[in-house]
Amino acid sequence: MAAANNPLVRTEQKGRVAVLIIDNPPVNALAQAVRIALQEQLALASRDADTAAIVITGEKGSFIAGADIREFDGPVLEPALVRVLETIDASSKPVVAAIGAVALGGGAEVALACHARIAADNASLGLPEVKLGILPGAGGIARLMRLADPAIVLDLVASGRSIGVAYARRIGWVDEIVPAADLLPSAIRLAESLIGKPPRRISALPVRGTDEAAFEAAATRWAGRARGQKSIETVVDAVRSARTTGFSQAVERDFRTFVSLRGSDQAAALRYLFFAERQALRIPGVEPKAARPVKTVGVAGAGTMGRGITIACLKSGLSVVLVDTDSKALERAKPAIGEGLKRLAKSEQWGAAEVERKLASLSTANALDAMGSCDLIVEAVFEDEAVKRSAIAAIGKAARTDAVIATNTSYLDVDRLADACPDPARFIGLHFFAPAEIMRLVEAIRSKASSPQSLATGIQFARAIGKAPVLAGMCEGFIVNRILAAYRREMEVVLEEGGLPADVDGALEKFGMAMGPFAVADLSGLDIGWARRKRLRATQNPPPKFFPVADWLCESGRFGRKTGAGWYRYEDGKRMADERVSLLIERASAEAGVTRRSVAAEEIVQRALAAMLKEAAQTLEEGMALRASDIDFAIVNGLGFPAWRGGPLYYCDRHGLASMADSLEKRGSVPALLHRLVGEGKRISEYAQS
Ligand code: T1G
Repeated sequence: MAAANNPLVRTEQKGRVAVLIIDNPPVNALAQAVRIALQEQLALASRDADTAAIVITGEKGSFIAGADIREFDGPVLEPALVRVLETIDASSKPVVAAIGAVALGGGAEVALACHARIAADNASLGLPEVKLGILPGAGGIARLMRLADPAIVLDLVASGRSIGVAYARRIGWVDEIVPAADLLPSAIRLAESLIGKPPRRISALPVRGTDEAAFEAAATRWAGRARGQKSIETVVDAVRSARTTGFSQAVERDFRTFVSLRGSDQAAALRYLFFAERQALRIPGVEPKAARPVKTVGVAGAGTMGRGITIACLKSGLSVVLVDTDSKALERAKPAIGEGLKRLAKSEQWGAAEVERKLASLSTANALDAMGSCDLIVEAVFEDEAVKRSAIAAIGKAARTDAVIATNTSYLDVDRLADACPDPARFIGLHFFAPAEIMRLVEAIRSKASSPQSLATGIQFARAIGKAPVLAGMCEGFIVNRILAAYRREMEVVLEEGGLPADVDGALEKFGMAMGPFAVADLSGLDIGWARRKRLRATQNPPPKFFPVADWLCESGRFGRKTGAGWYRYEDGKRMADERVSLLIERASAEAGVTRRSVAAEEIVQRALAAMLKEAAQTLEEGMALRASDIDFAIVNGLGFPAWRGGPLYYCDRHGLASMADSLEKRGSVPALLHRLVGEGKRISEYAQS
């Protein structure tokens, strides 16, 4: 055939089948030039008399990761993907999608516009647009609803999650699964078998039926989870109304909505976080390539964190040796880990056999000697320096001499813990957040002695188990708990001035925080902070002052949710304001000589943000975070700051950084870095260590 090949999309002729191969590394994003090239190669194939069928695939057995997100800062560049897909849909020659690696967003939509879909057994598919503040803009929703139950489509587009091919086939999204090595030959065979038959256009199919009541319940659930995120509300509406709209009308409406959302502030904030997550992996002197392979992980300590980390590792197919010297703790941990995997099985669509297979990769032991086979060991024993030091020394003795040892401490000094390790160069911090099997953020802590290779290994290990690592320096609370402590302190001042926990949490939750600081404290357990305050009082002279109510609560046995009461009381798991707590707060105000006043929600939010801003600026100034976007990403993923607002620094930049700095000045002091940036008219969210 006389195809004028294009470097971005080339055509290889295989008999009567034209194979269009997209080659735009690293992820085959559908940039404008790729869309033009695809359009051009499709036109050539459709005109070519020797071609009777077409296969679309990606270079080296891959497929397409979607639109080029970098284009979203400007206007839509022609041809829009939705138009290219009309060409595929309307082709009189059958078009087969050969899906390897990932078909995401616009990539998944390309596959849906084809007349048949064949996928490699290790591929995954997803419509993650919602996470970027948009919705599928090229007919993805309307087409998928003609293959899969709309209730399932709703779950997929509202969560934005990726799914494996087995599940994709079960719901009707792909037609055939083949071993990755056979993808292209199988796709060509499939295309040949379709020659001469009328193409099966999804656009011509009716919307699949669904259980209306279940659909509405799911739609209401999702709308409730949006917490202000427009894209979630929008995809729920899009799926709901696409059930009763004609195909073209639904596609055109979604395209228009996509264009308008794409230009929204929320979408810009979510794009910022998308790139922040990837930027966080760029650490000067720490090369991902230097990482040692991690197949077997040791976890020391079978408490809540140890279990969560174990589940996260097993989920991702790693082997785990879980050690606890307390046999009873170990006995309790085993069924809990099994249960944890079963809970994940639902969303991950694993069958019972898959859960059993993962569970079989777990071994347990009572003595740390069992860690000899581990590539990396996470120490998750009780948060106490002496306990941790002795565990680390024992792990150091038992471990291979090339194994990386990571402490999962939240507050302790990683440098001092490193001293307990026979080879401090192989020692790092990996701070997981609870529940560790769910929360994506992991703070990687570099101690004075950590080698770049150990750090690289820890970071790549975290990525391999689906986590999003951010580097933090050694300081009290690292990034997230440090900023949480500062902002909680400020919120305690609000309590002293006249607010109540429900006012503070309510205002911040309305702003979009997943949970206010007092609800978070109750969830984590007030005893942890109590122990920490006692430690700080004992070591600092003069001892730091704390708002006394948290101590009073602990003294009366109110440790938070686990004891049924803390800042709130809990009835059937529901949090309720507690008159007794109000009285304690009033007493604290009186003892401090403060006349209580009502503090408006707006003031609460402003002060919370100012406190976060101040602490974040200090963290940057001290070099404890490499860049501002690392902090924003960490606060969104570790503290539940609303992602659609971009993070506290991104938000402050857009809502009066200078006036925020002013108000800090009036209430005390402004970190020099913040002062300088404001003076130079710069944005703090763009700040990076040079
Ligand atoms: N556009 C531009 N750059 C992208 C990109 C994209 N879609 N995806 C990844 N990159 C860059 C990324 O910044 C990084 O760059 C490099 O590629 C490797 O990525 C019309 C509206 C595909 C699973 O949301 O989920 O389609 O840091 O480090 O871990 O409806 O990237 O090296 O300079 O993440 O192997 C929907 C987003 C778009 C997919 C690969 N698509 N990407 O993971 O590598 S909206 C997405 C991913 C859309 C249609 C619409 C992942 C990945 P750098 P990486 P990875």
